Amino acid sequence: MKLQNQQILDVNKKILEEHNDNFEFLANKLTKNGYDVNAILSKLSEFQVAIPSWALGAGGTRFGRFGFYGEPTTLEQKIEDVGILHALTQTAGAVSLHIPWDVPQDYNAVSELASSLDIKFDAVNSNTFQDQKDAKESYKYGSLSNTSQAVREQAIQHNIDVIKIGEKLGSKALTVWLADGSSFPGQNNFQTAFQNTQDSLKTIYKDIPEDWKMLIEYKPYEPNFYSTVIQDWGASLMLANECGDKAYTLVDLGHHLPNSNIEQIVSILSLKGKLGGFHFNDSKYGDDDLTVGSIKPYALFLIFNELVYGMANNPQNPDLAWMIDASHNIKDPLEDLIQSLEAIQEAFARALLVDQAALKAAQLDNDVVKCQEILQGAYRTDVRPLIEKARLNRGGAISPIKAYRELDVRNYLIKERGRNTVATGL
Ligand code: AOS
Ligand code: ZN
Ligand code: ZN
Repeated sequence: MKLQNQQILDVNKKILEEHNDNFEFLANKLTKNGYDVNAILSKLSEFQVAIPSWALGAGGTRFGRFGFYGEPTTLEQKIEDVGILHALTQTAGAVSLHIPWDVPQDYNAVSELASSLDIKFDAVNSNTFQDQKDAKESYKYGSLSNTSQAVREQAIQHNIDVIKIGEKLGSKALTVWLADGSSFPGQNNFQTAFQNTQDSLKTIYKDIPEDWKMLIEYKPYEPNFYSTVIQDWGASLMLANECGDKAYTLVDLGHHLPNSNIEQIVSILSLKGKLGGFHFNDSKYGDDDLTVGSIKPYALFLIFNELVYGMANNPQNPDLAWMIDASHNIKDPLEDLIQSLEAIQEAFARALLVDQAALKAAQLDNDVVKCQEILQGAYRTDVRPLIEKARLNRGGAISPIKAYRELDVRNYLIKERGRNTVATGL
């Protein structure tokens, strides 16, 4: 299924007047306060977030999985779903593939389909956390960190294969997330596991093309519950530094112990030029992979405030790979992703409203109250008319959720694909 521009325009018509009123009110207010509204709009329009191929079906937990009708089963269908998201939101212009779940059968067909929907291929993700059918070696006791050289070699080779697949699609980054670690004290030697991982990553790094990045994701626990080899940003940064200039740390919002100051991590990595990518989601307890902005929207805003500061002040840090890494147990995955994209745009727009010069002056004056007023003033602004306008300017929907429901997208997908479909993925 492909959404036509006219369908979106027709739905927009019904709420266009209301949108115009709201936009005019906000734009006037911002202009009076010295903001360049058009500059903000073009930054919002340019901001594109990759959708992971595994987020388009219902995820599930270890207790069960409740399927969602009309889920995509093939890679082509997954790309079509991203196309729907992009047509509505104009901010999902990329897909991030997981290998081996989404190995293209026909590269030309897949590339053509993606470009017809204005979708690029973002980072490719390797998988050494599951044993694949007919695999010679098992990852039960780790992959890149394993004490067995044969296992490490198999995992290294898999990552190299993933790079080759990504090259054929125009990807520019490899994301490595390892489940490696231990479930009980004494099970493995921390130093050996870390050293093996470092050596393995360095071997993979040799195959990273010149214009690529290697993104190293960290996570404190799960599926191993005593230790994880790449447990935090420090471990990731050490490994990235050992590998070289093309290796970076990837921050997944759910991969922190409760109350970690993620915005500070983001800020310092950016200062060091080592912040490479982002997995957006939200979390209450752990790696909950909930809808972005559904639990801690203020924290998300503070993170974006550091990202905006970094993008303006840290030329040593490259452009980031933005991706949503969420999983859906009870919502329609496409609706959930629309909500996530909306929350990301909202946090970004609010961060763009932070008066950086005034904040700096207040910081130099040690005017703590004023600093907080500046941040919270931006946060309390209802920026939705700005986001709507940025979408409209590119031909998207004023309200993507409304349009998705009014156009009855899910029912069309069910008619096309059937009810009992199961997407590959987590
Ligand atoms: C796992 O917890 C990580 O967040 C990964 O980024 C991701 O969910 C996984 O690699 C899916 O392939
Ligand atoms: Zn992740
Ligand atoms: Zn995760």
